[in-house]
Order: sequence, then structure tokens, then C-alpha cells
Amino acid sequence: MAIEFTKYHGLGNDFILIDNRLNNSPLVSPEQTIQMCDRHFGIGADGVIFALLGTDNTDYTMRIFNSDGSEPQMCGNGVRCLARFITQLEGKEIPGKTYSIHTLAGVIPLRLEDEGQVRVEMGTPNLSANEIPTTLGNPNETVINQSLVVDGKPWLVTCVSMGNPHCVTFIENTSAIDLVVLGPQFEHNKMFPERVNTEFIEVVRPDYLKMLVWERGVGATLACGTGACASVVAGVLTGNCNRNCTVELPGGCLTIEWSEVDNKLYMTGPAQKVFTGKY
Ligand code: ZDP
Repeated sequence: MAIEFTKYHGLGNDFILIDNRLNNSPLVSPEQTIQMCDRHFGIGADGVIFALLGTDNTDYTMRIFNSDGSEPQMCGNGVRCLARFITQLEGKEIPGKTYSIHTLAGVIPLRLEDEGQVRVEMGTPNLSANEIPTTLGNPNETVINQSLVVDGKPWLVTCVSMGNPHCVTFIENTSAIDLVVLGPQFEHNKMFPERVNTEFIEVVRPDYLKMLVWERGVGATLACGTGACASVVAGVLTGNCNRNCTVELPGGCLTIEWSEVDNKLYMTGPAQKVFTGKY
């Protein structure tokens, strides 16, 4: 069976988008996801995203699979790509239009902006160790600047769930980080029973962070939306940054706001169509 797809990216975090409105379950199995994402033997992507019909009064449902076939709860860059894919399916893009998206991390409202930008309401961060989940610290408490030994060295880590688990560590200089060596050791550390996404953050200014990310189930990616949100939360909690912050990722910048009014994270950034094809 030929599967029609469109490739999108959000700051180089790239996804294969599939119109899944006619079926209740994803058209492609986790094993096929792995093959499609392969950069040498497949289309090449960090994940596969399925646009399903909305449930519980939402406009659409997003299901996403990482390039290793695992299914995360949420995906910040992916949901921006989904927003623009929806406009492609609907045949028109109207800046200012809002959509609500059902995800495994709850309902995510978003708004189309000018010039292909999408503003996403990313929800409230969850800081309880047992819900992240991590066995660092005490189960019902926050994990802020706790020491974790990885690769024989102690790192001060702050843990945040944006629906999916994140471990944030503030460092002097991102160029000194050997991501390929450190990333897997964080991801598979026994303190994170569901593995973890890891962000290495250099504070350039209180309103400007530089971020390197190692994603659970994917590896080094050029950008991670949930990771940028988690990093600003961790930065505010540790006194490293403001609630309004630009996060520079290898693929470009995201604007993040952690609202004092409703405690929610707001992420604004681009999503770009690359090509369509049949697999
Ligand atoms: O939690 C996970 O397993 C992540 N790999 C999901 C993908 C996160 C993403 N990079 C983002 O932008 O939030 C898509």
C-alpha cells in the first residue's frame, strides 16, 4: 500500500506527516515508523505524526512516534508542523485562526500567526518527581539543582515534565558538550524509569538561552519545543533566566513565555513544509 505523506520541519526538527482522518488508529506501525524515519534507507525524519479526527470537542488529534518507534506524549515542534499540515488538508491557511489539538499530554490549543509562525499553548509544567518520572529526590517534591552523576561527573539537574520528561542542566559552554557520549547516558540513566529528554543550557543573557538537546527515542536533534519550554521553567526555578526568553537551538530560535497569570507555557516558532511524496 502506498502511503501519502508530507515532510515538515520546525527549526530542523523534521517529521513525516500523514493524513489519518479516515482511520482511528495510525496507518503505519511503530516498526514502519522506524523504517520511514531512517535517513539512509527511508524518507528520513525525527518522527512520524498522524493527523486524526478530534475527540472530546477538539479539532484534531495528534499521535506522534519517535524515530525508534516509541510514542511520546507530546511534541512541541511537531504540533506546529501539524498545525500547518492541517491548513494544507483544509486547503487554506488563515493567520489568526485557532485550533485545539488532542494529544496524550492533554488538549493543546494553538494559533496560526503571520509568516508561517505558530503560537502554541503548551500547558502547565509538572514538577513532581514521581510524575516526571524520576527517582531523584522525594516522590512528591520538585527536583531542582540536584546532583546526578553521569559519565563519572556530577551534574546539577532540574527535572520538568511538559507531558514528556525532561532533565535540564545549566553549563558554561555548549561547545564543550560531547552530546553523542553524554546524551545516551542521561537518556538511559536508572534515575529515569521512562527514559528522559536532556537539555544542556548555556545562559547567554537572562532573556537568551542556548540549548543542546538529546531526545529520548531519537538522539541529537536540531530543535525540541517541549525541551525549550522545560528549559525556561528550569531557568526560572534556578534563577538563571526570565519568564520571557528566546531559546536558541541548533536549528534556530523559539520564543518562550512562562505566564505568571495562568502558569502556562506559550511557545512561538516556525513550521515549514519541505515536500510531499508517496511511500
Ligand atoms: O519525549 C520524547 O520522547 C521526545 N523525543 C518527543 C519529541 C519532542 C519534540 N522534539 C518537541 O519538539 O517537543 C518533538
